[in-house]
Amino acid sequence: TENGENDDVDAEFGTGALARSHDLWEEIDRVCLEQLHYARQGVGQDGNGWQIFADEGEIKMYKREEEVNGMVVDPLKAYHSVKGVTAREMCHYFFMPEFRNEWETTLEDCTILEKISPDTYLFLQTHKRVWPASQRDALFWSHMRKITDGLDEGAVDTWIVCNNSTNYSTQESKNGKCVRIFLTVIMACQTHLPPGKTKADKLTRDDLTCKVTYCSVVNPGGWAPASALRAIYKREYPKFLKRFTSYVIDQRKDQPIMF
Ligand code: 18C
Repeated sequence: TENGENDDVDAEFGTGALARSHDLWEEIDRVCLEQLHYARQGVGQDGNGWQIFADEGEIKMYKREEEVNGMVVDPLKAYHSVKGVTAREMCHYFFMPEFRNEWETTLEDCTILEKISPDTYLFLQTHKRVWPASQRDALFWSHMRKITDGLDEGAVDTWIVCNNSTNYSTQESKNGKCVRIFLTVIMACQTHLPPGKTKADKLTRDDLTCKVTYCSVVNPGGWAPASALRAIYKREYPKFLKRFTSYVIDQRKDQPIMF
């Protein structure tokens, strides 16, 4: 920062250091690393169950059809390649709650239950009702982290945001009648630069490509018809990824590059 007062926080943001003493820390650290490992596994060739369901330009979305007690919990794995933004910029807008309403179309209300640290929040979110099903809400921690190992060829950095449901807070739903969903989500992003260029060079946004992997598993928490759920997935996930990425591109286009 210009006046220096937040320099310590800035230096430690995304390292995990700021939340280390919290009761949830062990779980947060473990789930983030598990999810990162999972995000890095490809969808492979046929045979391990991943089916492509959206293929639009740079966006490729895969699902595995899975049910638990008759409820659809299909894991989703999506890839995108976004020109003109960095991994940190993508994660910043996905993580920071003040921007969420600008791109998240299924949201009715988002409450911060606890600011665990500048890079770790606890949220209660109420989502729009899909008639005639009950309204859903979600209580989850969210953590943003810089990853220092395992860079792909040509990548200069990796940032992730991981969201995971928790029972740590017993906060009830806002209107007392929501069904609680359980989600595990990771957005993992890598910044790529043209061959021969480094972060130390004078770069423009034309030099930036961000490779995004987004993985999600949502348990609807109560029975909902499989066909209706799969129809919602098929419509909402591509809509989310397109809307979110164009939002970030638009926010950053006249701003300095943030690594
Ligand atoms: O990851 C995303 N967003 C993050 C920040 O909000 C965070 C939240 C994820 C919540 C996903 C679950 C939302 C449930 C919403 C129910 C209503 C959806 C339809 C509304 C239509 C107007 O990680 C981006 C998330 C992208 C959203 C994808 C939608 C997934 C749908 C899951 C359905 C769950 C059960 C709905 C029950 C309805 C039964 C017919």
